[in-house]
Amino acid sequence: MAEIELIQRTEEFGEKTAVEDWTGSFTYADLLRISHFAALNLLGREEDLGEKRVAFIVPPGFEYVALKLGVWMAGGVSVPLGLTHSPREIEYVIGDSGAETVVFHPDLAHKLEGASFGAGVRLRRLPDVLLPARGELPPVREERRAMIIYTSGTTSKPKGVVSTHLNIKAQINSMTEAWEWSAGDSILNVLPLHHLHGILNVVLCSLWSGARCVMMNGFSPRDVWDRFERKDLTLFMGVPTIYSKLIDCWEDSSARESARMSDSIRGLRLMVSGSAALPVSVLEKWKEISGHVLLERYGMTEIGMALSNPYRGERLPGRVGFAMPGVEAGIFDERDEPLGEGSQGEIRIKGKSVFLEYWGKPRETEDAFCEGWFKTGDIAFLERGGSYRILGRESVDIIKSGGYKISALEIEEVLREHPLVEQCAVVGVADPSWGEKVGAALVLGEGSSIELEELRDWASDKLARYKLPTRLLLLSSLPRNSMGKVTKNAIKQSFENSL
Ligand code: MLC
Ligand code: AMP
Repeated sequence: MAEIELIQRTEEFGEKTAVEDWTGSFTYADLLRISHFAALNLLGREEDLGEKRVAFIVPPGFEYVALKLGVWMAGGVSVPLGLTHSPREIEYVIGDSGAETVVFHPDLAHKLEGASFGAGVRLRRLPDVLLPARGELPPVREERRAMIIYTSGTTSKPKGVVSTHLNIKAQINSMTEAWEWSAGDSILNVLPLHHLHGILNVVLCSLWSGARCVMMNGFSPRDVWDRFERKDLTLFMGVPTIYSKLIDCWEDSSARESARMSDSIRGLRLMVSGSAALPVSVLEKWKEISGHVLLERYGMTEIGMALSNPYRGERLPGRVGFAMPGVEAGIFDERDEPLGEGSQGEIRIKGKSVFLEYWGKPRETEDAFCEGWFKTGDIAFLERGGSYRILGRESVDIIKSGGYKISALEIEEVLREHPLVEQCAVVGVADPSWGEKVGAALVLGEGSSIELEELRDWASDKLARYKLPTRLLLLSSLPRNSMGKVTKNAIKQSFENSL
């Protein structure tokens, strides 16, 4: 049997509900049984997948969770694919991770149609992979690689962040301790599961605790409010844009409806915000309508959750709190010197929750660390008393929109393929609901013109919708400094002036 503690723990919870989705309600015993079948089907005649990568494109419900655990029980590495990604992006992740097996849900088969894979890639469909099977499972040690999550950064193509089972366990331990998870909890998931926030903070913490995870297929503010009205949840976690959209929906409702909506969430024990800066205005409005002071925390795919406001105690607006259990945090200057309270610098993190490596990128992995500290690229002010306030990022090429991390360079690379585009620069433009929106500044060939919608249509089979520019600026030349480098801050300013 697997030596993975997460899986051993789920055995203890037997007839408790593990997952509830739009198809029904499933116990921990159901989950273990179906994951076991998944593992055996994935193994076929092999004894152990031996860290082979299994990519999958599956909606965020029971089958997703069963498949994920099945990959781990078979000794494989799970590579979740984004449901909103274009065939080109999916092809990249499958190719880069070297996945030999791709499991897909029939409803998402079209996502794979335009993508081309190497001859060695085997496509397998649900529910076939979950059908009854017999056989032995391999012992899987927790030092092994478990998951690759693709994240955008300061390179044009996303990098695969590899976590071991031990890394994942450390991340879960830190969160479940800090936020006092228990088997009595029920959480609602509306987040995508190919990123850390949804899969780790919500789904895996829930399984570890023996709690109940209610899963929705995507986010719709009205459906979330309707679900709250059943008053059977204790926890909710989202990105700031989700709270902002829930607030819009509340404001668009009648006085009677909104009073009922407010009442439906008063009984939750905790509501968490993260993945992007929570505007103080959203925190205050949410408090007014729900009575909850959102707990803001800070994390990153490479490190899990690192800083958090207290579960018990005062949560300070605009702050992300203190180092989480098992996490060592510090701020450093450009010469890699540690700084004390009352100063600002780059946040660096150490601990068992920090990832193993960028997949197939030893140079990038090495560059990401300094004397054992992971360099986040985020700048913070360390306040007296030890609380952190995030000030921004070192790189202008990283955009955070709706909690998604987007690489400006990746979008520029695509836009440069457009026959009319001579030069382009992509930047994040501040937005109260999305945090940032994608803005593209273009220099076109002599006498040419293009509308935003035309550009979006053209790029829509190349990029996920959330990466498509929503702001466009046509310029005669891009602003550059004396070295000839495009000055992105000047472009950001031009977008802001044009509002
Ligand atoms: C959707 N759209 C976006 C977008 N998400 N545009 C920009 N940025 C985004 N993030 C587009 C849609 O394609 C659509 O385009 C239009 O906006 C309106 O869509 P919507 O239906 O109103 O939005 P919705 O689909 O509801 O998405 C909103 C959202 C989603 C907030 C639920 O963005 C989301 O799930 N974000 C969470 C991302 C996440 O999990 N990040 C965690 C990373 S881990 P059109 O053209 O069709 O109108 C991490 C570590 C940590 O950061 O600390 O947690
Ligand atoms: P990702 O690479 O998608 O995991 O995104 C991680 C990044 O999200 C971090 O490096 C931060 O820039 C940002 N982030 C996460 N939580 C917060 C927060 N509470 N406030 C500000 N930024 C955050």
